[in-house]
Amino acid sequence: MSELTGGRPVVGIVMGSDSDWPTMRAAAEALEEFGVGYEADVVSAHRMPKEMIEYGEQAAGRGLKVIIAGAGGAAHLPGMLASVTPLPVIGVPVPLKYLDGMDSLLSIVQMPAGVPVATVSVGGARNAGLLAARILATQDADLMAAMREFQVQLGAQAKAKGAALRA
Ligand code: RP5
Repeated sequence: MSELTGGRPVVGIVMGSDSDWPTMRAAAEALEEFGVGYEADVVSAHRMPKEMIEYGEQAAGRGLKVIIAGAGGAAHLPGMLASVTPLPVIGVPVPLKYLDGMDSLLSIVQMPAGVPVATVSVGGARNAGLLAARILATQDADLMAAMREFQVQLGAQAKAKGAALRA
């Protein structure tokens, strides 16, 4: 068992509200598939700004290696965290009732140069989890092997679906 898959949280999944969890849980599930330790919490940029800054400032020192941040609407959480942590931040635009998540997407993706956020698709929390696993896999041979195997299986499943249609 490596440092990354030993249970200790190395990925921080945070979101602006517990109402984001139905979207964000897919990131947690992806990490669980690869045995990557994570923590999940609500850290609102607007409703608890001091705690949000504290979370970002302390994340690397606590042993986190990647942050996945999801928010909807005026989705400032990923960008604000990226401004106070040296860790890679993956942003998940959470779709809300209005605007189909375009507000969330644009709030997260249009970062100024110098403060990167790796933004996934609207509602794309699963890919956020997989991207975090890929980042961690660059430092972990077992995780890299598991990611390669995952990709092989993904291809096999797609081919099987095509074969079923052709049959
Ligand atoms: C955002 O406001 C949150 O990320 C959430 O997507 C949205 C709505 O929050 P609630 O009013 O449901 O708590 O900051």
